[in-house]
Amino acid sequence: MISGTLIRGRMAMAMAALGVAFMPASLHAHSGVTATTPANGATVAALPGSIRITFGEAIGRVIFVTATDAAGKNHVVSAKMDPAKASRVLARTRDSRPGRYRVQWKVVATDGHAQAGTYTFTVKPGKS
Ligand SMILES: [Cu+2]
Repeated sequence: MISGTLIRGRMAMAMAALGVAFMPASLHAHSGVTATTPANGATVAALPGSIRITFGEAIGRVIFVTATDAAGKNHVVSAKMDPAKASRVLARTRDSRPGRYRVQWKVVATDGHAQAGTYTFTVKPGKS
């Protein structure tokens, strides 16, 4: 006769095994973004020709970078890893306009894990 305690014990072991197998990527330690240009929350005179996102470790590849204005228009033309620095992503932009921009990015780490994030900055009104 199998006791309830033993069954619960076996289920706990099985679930612990599953927990290891399906550990979410978010629990995996990656150093994340260490700096951006423009900086998060910054106000700048114009949209820079290249938005830079620097990570604490080398990146495997870039999935996408967008910089969306208040009207929903993406100002990023292309995004790639910086040939001079494996931990930095460069996103070329066009058409600087005043207003708030929301940058969204997604990259794959060298171990294959996807990472994504978002931040904002503002281009101040005036000459453009
Ligand atoms: Cu990883």
